[in-house]
Amino acid sequence: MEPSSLIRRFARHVSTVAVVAAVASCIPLMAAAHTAPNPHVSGVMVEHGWSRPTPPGAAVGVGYMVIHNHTDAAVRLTGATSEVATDVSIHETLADNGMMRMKPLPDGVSIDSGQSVEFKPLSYHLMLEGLKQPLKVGQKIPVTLKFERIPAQNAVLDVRSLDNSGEDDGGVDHSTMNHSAIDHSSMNHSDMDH
Ligand SMILES: [Cu+2]
Repeated sequence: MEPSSLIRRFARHVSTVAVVAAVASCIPLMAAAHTAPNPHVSGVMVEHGWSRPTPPGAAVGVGYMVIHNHTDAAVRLTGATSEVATDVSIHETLADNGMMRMKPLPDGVSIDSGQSVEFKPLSYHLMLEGLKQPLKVGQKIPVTLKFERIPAQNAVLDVRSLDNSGEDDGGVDHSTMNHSAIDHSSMNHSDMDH
């Protein structure tokens, strides 16, 4: 092989290495530029958080929101806390022989990669238990959502008026269900305490 050909090969090799190195060094920069302005670092996004006002003396309130899982694996919401309540648990409302019943979900709710789960009336909801004060229209309730595998996320529940929620409750107004009566009478609350 002629020396000049060797040199050409070597030069080609060097330039390939140089290109690879240049591309590789760009990747962290591009990743940083992409994620820096995004507050949802974990890839899970919580939005449309809302709640209902509660009458004086009510022990429980509700929390609704949409959780989007933009990560590449399933995530599980395992619990939540809020400064307005002594306890927050995850419930699901189910039709049972024509009666709406609430079931605690001690294992939480799993959200597949690329999917969203809506917490809404007659479905999944957060139960804010042991309210310290009534929830008032316009109030913004901070909640912290705890997940398996990823860091906890902070969210805000906007307390909306009962008559003007703007939500389609599927023809049944959750507020008229007397949420505090159904739930905790049909559930042995003391068993729920961990
Ligand atoms: Cu409930």
